[in-house]
Amino acid sequence: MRHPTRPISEVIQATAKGDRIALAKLLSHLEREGPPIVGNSQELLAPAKSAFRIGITGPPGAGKSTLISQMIGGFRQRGKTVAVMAVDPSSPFTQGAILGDRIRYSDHVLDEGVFIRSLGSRGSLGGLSASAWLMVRAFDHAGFDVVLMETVGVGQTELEIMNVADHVSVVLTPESGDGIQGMKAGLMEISDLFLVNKADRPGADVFAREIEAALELDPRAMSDQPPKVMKLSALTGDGVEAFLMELESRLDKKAEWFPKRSDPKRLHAEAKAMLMIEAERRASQAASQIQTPEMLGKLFRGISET
Ligand SMILES: Nc1nc2c(ncn2[C@@H]2O[C@H](COP(=O)(O)OP(=O)(O)O)[C@@H](O)[C@H]2O)c(=O)[nH]1
Ligand SMILES: [Mg+2]
Repeated sequence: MRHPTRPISEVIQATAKGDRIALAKLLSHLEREGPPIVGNSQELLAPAKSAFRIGITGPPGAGKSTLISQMIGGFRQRGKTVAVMAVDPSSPFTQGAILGDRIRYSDHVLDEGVFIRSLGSRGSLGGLSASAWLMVRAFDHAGFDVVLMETVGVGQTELEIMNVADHVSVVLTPESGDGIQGMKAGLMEISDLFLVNKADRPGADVFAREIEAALELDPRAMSDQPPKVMKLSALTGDGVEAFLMELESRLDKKAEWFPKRSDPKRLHAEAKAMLMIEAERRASQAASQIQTPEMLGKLFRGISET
């Protein structure tokens, strides 16, 4: 027998108590209905807890998913709860799973302290960026310690999604060929840590030094937290512990990362994502009224006049 539909306020309350089914439901509501749900809930507008949001970006095949699996394990060993948001449509968290990856992720499937959700390109309202902004509010409210966000660092959308993160690590590999010159413009500037993954393969030292040299020119080089380069192997686990310790020390300094959420640049990004939802809704509605070429012509004139 199906339960009668639970009112959204109850779903929101149950989410805070650790009910994972309620959380999944809340996320679906947010994807379908979006902003009004947040707007009508003080708990979502100003969650009591804030999960440290770690963005993991980089080119396809760099080892992001492999690393995230290691990170889940590492954070769980430290007693931290972890929500994972995979924005990469090719991520094993989403449909395009390969068997090896499935097995690795399945290590965490039965763990109540881990929650995995993928943002497919399901044509969600307002696009991926809007879904990401809405989802992290639910993860905060659900009381997670850490949110891991996997995105492919290739397009503008992915870059925008990194506005959601409190920390950005970019995963690169010695064999990425054109090295940091090949990095998407803008990605370098927003990355806090540069991870040279696949350090079990040749070329990692040279590549790491090359990035370090480039970072000397970074405006942040003189700040208290200059961007850093770390070598690791997500496959063998070498260097992963040092990376996790670095993240943990940053996570512990909430007074440094939390106020940055009120940075106007990030508020603008979230506002824009929400307005895109509204714009899309209005556009669909207005477009469905158009029945004749004349009406279309009138619409065009209306657009050019405003
Ligand atoms: N040799 C080596 N291979 C790795 C390492 N990390 C990941 N891989 C492999 O690289 C491939 C792509 O990894 P994946 O995590 O799916 O990359 P993603 O596309 O960035 O998520 C897989 O075959 C991994 O097993 C590593 O540190 N060393
Ligand atoms: Mg992946």
